[in-house]
Amino acid sequence: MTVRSFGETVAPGFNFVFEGRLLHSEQSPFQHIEVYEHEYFGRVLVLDHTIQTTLTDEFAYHELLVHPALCSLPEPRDVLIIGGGDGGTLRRVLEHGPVRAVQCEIDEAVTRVSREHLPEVSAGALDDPRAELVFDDGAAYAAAHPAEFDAVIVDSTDPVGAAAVLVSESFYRDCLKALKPGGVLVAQTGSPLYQANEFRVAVSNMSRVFDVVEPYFGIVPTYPGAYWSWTAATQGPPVSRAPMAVVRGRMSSRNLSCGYYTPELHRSLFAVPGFAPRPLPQKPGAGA
Ligand code: AG3
Repeated sequence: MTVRSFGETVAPGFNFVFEGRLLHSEQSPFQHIEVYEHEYFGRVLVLDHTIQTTLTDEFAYHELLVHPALCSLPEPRDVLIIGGGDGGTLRRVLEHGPVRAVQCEIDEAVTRVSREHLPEVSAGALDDPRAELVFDDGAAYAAAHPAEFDAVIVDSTDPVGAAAVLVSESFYRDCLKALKPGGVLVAQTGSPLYQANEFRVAVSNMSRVFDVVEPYFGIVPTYPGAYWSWTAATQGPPVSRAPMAVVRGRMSSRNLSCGYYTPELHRSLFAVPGFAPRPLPQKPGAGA
């Protein structure tokens, strides 16, 4: 089978290019879907020419999206995932022992292709009896399910096309409504280096809705720049403040097996460097 180049232009004159064997390609109603076999990273899921996940480093992205938020909660019973069609987020959510995990993915084709070509990412989670797979608009789903969830987890693509709404203030308001008191919202918020503006928009809009908004960073080698961001938001205790001993206890009672996240890491994830993009001013003339 022929080897092809795939990847994205990160910045003018900066291309992030991989080479691999194309295993699958289709155009769904929402996006272009491809799966490659890469010699080093294994199977790779690509949506609209941007890498979403690879078998080698999916653990880094999915653990950092799910575990800080869910380890901050004493008992995450009901969890809503928006996006996440490959099932990697769902798999980590189920490790926390919820009663119900709803995965609301807009594009059924992503789940079908992931089941077929990247079953290791979901590792059976898509067929778990606690999982409810909904193929619909995530923003509409959140708006229609008030006060049902302990956590809302946004596992989206970059904020363009169908995903653009997932960084809007009105979407975050619907997420807050979908949460029970004491609930937490967490979202992937892009590259702090090469998507600084998208990051700022997401964090600023979250800050208009939630009292405590905490970006945090980590490494996902196959994303542009490798350095990635996620943001947690609550109306109460900050996710960052979950004590190390509590995180350790929850990781052990829930039997989490992690390649990246540790109790020691929890607090330090939120210690962001000085160059981190600063949120937009909340009121005209305020802040920087
Ligand atoms: N969702 C976030 C992927 C963002 C990648 N962006 C990019 N390469 N420009 C990943 C979905 C995994 N469940």
